[in-house]
Amino acid sequence: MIDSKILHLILKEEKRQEETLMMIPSENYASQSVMNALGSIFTDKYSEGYANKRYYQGQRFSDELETLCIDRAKKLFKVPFVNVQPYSGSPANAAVYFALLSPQDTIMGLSLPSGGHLTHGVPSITFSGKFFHSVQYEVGKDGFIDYDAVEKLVLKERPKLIITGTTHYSRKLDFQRFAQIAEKVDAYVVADMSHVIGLIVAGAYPNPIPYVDVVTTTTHKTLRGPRGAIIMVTEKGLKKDPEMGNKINKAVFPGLQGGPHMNTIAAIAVALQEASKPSFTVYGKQIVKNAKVLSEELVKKGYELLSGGTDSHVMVVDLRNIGILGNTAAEGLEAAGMILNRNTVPFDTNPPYFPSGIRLGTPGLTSRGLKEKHMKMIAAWIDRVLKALILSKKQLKTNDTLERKKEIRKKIVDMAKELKLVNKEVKFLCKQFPIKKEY
Ligand code: DSN
Repeated sequence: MIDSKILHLILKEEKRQEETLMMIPSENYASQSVMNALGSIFTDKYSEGYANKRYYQGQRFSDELETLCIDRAKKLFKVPFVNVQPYSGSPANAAVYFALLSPQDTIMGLSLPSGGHLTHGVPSITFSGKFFHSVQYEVGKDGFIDYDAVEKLVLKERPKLIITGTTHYSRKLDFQRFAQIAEKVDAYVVADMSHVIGLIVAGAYPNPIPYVDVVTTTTHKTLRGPRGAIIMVTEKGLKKDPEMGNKINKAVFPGLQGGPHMNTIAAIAVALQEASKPSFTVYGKQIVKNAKVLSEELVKKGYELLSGGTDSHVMVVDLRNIGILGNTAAEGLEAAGMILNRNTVPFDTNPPYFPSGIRLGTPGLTSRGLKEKHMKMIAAWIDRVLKALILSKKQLKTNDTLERKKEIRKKIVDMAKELKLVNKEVKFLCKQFPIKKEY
């Protein structure tokens, strides 16, 4: 590599990743084979259209590649139709809406603070809330989706499409119930499984495919592939509308996108092959086991988790009862070597950039080979960091007495020392579990 500035940044990022515990639930570590495909010669190829009907020549191997990728997805997920061209999760969801809806049709999704995604109809700031009439459902006070309340809202609003899927809702989704509710108003049901798709493959999370019409998923989260996405139409979806696959193809290209990223498609094909190995089932199940232990340990230490825990890979700590903001916690934990993200909580009165919670998950930790006993260590480290942050919270004020100024400064120094100590222990664990290059 001759671009030394970029090489430097890559090497520094590699070191950062090696030396920290990555707990962002939507990130993971792709294998070297996935990376090789991503950096392959397919980067150079323009393949607008679909296999055997392209608008550029030279497609012999691109056609073979895309067909192979689709076949692998069909086999792994047992679905009759797959599109592997969406650039990522948001365009995949957009394509489904554009394929099945007209502008201003009503869509219904879980609100962002309750654990949904921007593309699930967040009003006014997203395409999904601007081009469509969006009505959002929420979790109840206990942090769980109240399906009776969803049904009531559906009967009142009569959406044309209901999207189910989450970014921080940690509990199992009842796809059958969603389907029963949707049937009452003849709505499509779309499951955005981006976060949990790897768990579904592993049999560690309910499978929506028998119940919903369409499944969208990104390929870089629990599936551990490149950044990309897949759209699948189920048997049920095709029965409802035999043209659904064609409509989705047309919505992706030329509706929303130009040439597909063939290198990404190559890398998705590799990831699908990796996910079909028995070891991936072990991996998916371990993600959930690890998340259970991590959440239970945090609860034991007195932290409040949304819905009290998790059935999946993700959890959100509501920090309101300890009086620090999500950004403060996330930054403090980063200083100690633990990488996660600030997150809103349901009915948050704080803004998203200074929210009341933090979100964490176990897919990356599990890819590194960490097990239950390590989750106990991590919970203890999180506790030490948050406690140190709480203790040092008092800020200096100009009218503080000298004595008080000294006391506050000491607390800040103590906090910095504690974060450093935790960081040393985190680094030691990271060294014992280097990021894997193959699975
Ligand atoms: N940004 C992703 C997440 O972190 O959940 C969703 O697209």
